[in-house]
Amino acid sequence: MDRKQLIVANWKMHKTPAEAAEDAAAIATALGRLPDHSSVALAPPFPALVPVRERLAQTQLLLAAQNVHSEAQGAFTGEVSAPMLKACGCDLIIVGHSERRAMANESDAMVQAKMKAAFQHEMGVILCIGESDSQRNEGQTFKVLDKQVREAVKGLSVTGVNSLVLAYEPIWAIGTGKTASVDQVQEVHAFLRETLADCFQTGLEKDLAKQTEILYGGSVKPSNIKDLMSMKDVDGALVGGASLNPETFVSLIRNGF
Ligand code: G2H
Repeated sequence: MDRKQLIVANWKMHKTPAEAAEDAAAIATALGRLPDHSSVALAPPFPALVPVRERLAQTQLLLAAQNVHSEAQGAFTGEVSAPMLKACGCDLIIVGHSERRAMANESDAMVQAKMKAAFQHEMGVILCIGESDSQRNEGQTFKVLDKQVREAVKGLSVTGVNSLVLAYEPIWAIGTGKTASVDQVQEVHAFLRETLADCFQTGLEKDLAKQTEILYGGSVKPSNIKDLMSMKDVDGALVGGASLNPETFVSLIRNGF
């Protein structure tokens, strides 16, 4: 398989800088050398990025931010820009998480602008997409996902496609303990792979799009990661609650890779 495997800890609004640094060091030490073609990333809150980066030096673990503003600088109180995140040592940025789409009213257009900012500053993007409970019940899942993917990648260059990771996070499975069944996840991931390829014109772009890593997120735990990772189009996971305790997260990774 050419695609890499990636497991990402999304620590959301948890941990002080000191706690995050300590947990990052514990995770890196416990994991040691990662299997080939496998990566782990930690996404702490903004104030913990630099201390976590320091603890990840000399390790294979990647650093991710949870959000970014689309502009490089300016009068945007409370926001953080891509060049700032790059200077903190970020490798990746999570964009379009459903909690931000819901709480900060992030539109597909805003998500796209944030992605472009990340790519301009040479960081990868984990683009989150997913349908709500009511959208799934109304049979709208594929329509919703199709729109989210197409709007986000509109006008993206080959370089952009190359630095993109998709994260399918059905909103009804986030932090609820309800995980989508492996068949539901596989069906959606296969659809997303085809949809992404269909967004591009040239053969090279389509080939790159087909190699895009697609993660699953939503109540991933040590007990369900193995089954999820066994699915053909599942390349990894975006993990919230089960990433907060270092021991739990390490066992999840060991079960997953
Ligand atoms: C979904 C996920 C991490 P959890 O938000 O992005 O969180 O694993 O707690 O459902």
